[in-house]
Amino acid sequence: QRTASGRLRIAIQKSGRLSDESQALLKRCGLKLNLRDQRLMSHVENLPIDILRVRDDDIPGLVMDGVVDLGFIGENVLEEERLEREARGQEAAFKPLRRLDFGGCRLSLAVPEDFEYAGADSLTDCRIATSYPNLLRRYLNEKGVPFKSCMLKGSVEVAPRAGLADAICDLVSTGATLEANGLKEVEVMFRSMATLIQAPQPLDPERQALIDKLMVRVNGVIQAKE
Ligand code: PRT
Ligand code: ZN
Repeated sequence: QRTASGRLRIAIQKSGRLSDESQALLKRCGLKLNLRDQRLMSHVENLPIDILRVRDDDIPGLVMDGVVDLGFIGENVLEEERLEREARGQEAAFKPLRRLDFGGCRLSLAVPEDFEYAGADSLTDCRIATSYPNLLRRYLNEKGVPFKSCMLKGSVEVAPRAGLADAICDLVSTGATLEANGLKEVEVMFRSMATLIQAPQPLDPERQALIDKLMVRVNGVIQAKE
């Protein structure tokens, strides 16, 4: 049960590729953020809102479980968590509010430069390193390609050279990391942006009204940039 504080809770990434722009968007929406210290939870000075700063991987679950009301998250992490929960028979609902204008990247398959790639079938029985096992499984199962996965939370791009895997499934933005590791991108599986999501449970009218007001501002801020 929610505590009676009545404050809206918003989760953002503590430090990483989404943090600066999530904070900047909230500031442009008129929130006076006070995030100087390392605290997990900070009060917004001018509105009944608390900001929770966590690892991005924790954000979809916090929203789906209703621990926080809103979350800023990459669609790649959100979709991976949704599939993971679905596979475990857990609740995975959330309300999509708005796709944002930052955090763009793609989840792609990549193979060593000298790999003779002629479509997904070329990956038959290959071992593929990834931090996104559920998205990878969905993609290759749909294509009917059997494969073995190798779960790595980091350094995925060095797995082929280290002899741990034949291919990788990883995020790409410029492609410089792939190139630096002698890999070529052969298949784009998923295009991702940062997105704003809400917990599935109905909220009290005051907090819902605050979210509605915030969304008008978010739309205004993003449209003003276009
Ligand atoms: O500590 P925490 O768990 O919160 O952060 P994290 O290390 O898991 O995530 P972080 O901050 O690296 O990324 C957060 C989100 O940013 C991702 O989930 C994506 O939604 C988005 N994003 C956008 C990216 C990239 N672009 C990106 N380029 N996330 C990661 N990368 C990686 C990529 O995998 C590659 O290894 O950056 C490297 C450089 O990419 P190139 O292609 O430009 O060389
Ligand atoms: Zn993470």
